[in-house]
Amino acid sequence: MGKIEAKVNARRRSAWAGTAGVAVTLGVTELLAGLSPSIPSAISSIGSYVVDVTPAWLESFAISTFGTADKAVLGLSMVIVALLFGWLLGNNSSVSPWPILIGFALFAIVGIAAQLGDAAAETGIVVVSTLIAGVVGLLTWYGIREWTKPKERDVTDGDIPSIERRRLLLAVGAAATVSVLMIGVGRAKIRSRAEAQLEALDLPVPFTAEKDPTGENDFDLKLVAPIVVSNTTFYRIDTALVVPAIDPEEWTLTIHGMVDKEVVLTYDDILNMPLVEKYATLACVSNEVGDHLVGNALWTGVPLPDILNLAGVQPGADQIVGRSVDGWTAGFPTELAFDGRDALLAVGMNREILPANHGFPARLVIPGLYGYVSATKWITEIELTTWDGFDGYWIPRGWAKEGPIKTQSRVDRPKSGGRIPIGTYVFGGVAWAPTVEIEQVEVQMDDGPWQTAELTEPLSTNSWIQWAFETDVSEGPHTLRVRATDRTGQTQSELRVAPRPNGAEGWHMIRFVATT
Ligand SMILES: Nc1nc2c(c(=O)[nH]1)N[C@H]1C(S)=C(S)[C@@H](COP(=O)(O)O)O[C@H]1N2
Ligand SMILES: [Mo]
Repeated sequence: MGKIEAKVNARRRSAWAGTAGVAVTLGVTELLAGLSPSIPSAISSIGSYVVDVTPAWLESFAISTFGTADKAVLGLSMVIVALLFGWLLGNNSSVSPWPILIGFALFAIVGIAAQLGDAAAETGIVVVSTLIAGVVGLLTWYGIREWTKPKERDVTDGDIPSIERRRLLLAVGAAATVSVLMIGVGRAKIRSRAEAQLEALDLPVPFTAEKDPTGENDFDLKLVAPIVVSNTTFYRIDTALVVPAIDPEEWTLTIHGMVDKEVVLTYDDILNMPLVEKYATLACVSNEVGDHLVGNALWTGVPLPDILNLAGVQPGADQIVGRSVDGWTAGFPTELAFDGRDALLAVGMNREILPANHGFPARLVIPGLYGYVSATKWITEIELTTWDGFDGYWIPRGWAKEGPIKTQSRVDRPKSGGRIPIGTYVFGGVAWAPTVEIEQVEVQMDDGPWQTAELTEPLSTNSWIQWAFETDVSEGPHTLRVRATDRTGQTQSELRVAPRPNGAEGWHMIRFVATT
């Protein structure tokens, strides 16, 4: 084998081995994070920093493009970037090991620094676990390189000889498999630990759980969103990569700012106040026409006016700002808390303790306002201030300061692009205009006339409704449009408007094919 060919294949082997080394390092870090509550996930910790420094346009783009999958996409992108680094480091370490040693050392420093930003991290344990992960990764790199080193044999072409090539494939494949397994197990453990923590709390359940809020009003139509969306399927949008794990024994809610006296409430204080149950639809401003960042649930909580009155709102305090334990903020006009719209400090969702993903121990639910200006999860402060005195998280990032939810409707059945049998078919979907109510929903097939759909009985003024429309469908491709009219008499306008800055507009249209 010629010298140059040997060099080429040594670089290539080292590069693949470096990639495998990084994969194994990531796997070990996640596995160890799963095994010990004192070791935060390195991927999530670094991801949180990435979110912090992500430009606003990219963050908004990620939410509108990937929706509730934005976190998974971020995690995957980070892993891919790390693997590419591994490839580069390996590629440059075929002769001297220094590049990969230095690269891994830098990785370790960044990883440790990020993990120590987590309150649960214990420095010594984090340092040791990171070193273990790094060393195992480097040994993987070294081992694969050595194992795939061509023996002194007659090799005529410059490629990696077949035996060694097979070995390389086998070793990298094995490393990848083991890494994926370790990451899977680690993340599953992290998740189940959070759930176990919540269960171990043995909280008093103050909810009058006589019957499940299953919404017996539902039309019985497959594919149409249920009137009450379950906690596990309810959309989730937030900037938190790691769901805040809050000990309700230590958590407090402070009402301060332009108030007569500052008030600090504990979780028990709140559970001991008179609780009410209200259905309300929550929607994300990033929701595109026809999309799914919207849901309806039964919220249990204390009326927000009751909380505010404990502190006494001063005249001129025309903005209420919610602040979460991780520093996220949202603000809305004070008058909206007092105008009778059932603004809540919620502690329960569908008669369960508010799930961690949705803001445990407490969050705001302000009917009629998009989540980004109102629905602070993991809330720890309510600050009374002036309208001009403060802008919430998304305002300087190019979203409107006021965020009333726009009247919208959606076709759920059939799925866009779907096939249905010719003949009688029941179309269906949902429509929402929280605080206002839906007056009418109309559908239009192809370019035919607008026809009125049937509506379910609304569970509350703030709750979405289902619509259904039965008609005969002829063979071939069709379109179906939907539009809603709310109780103010406003009909959704056809004009397409992008979600930014204050919510999407336009009629949802689907295409489908009817066949025999
Ligand atoms: N602490 C915190 N609360 C938050 C957010 C956030 O990023 N952090 N996002 C808001 C946005 S944009 C929306 S749409 C709703 C979504 O609530 P959900 O995840 O319970 O559906 O939460 C709001 N509350
Ligand atoms: Mo949102």
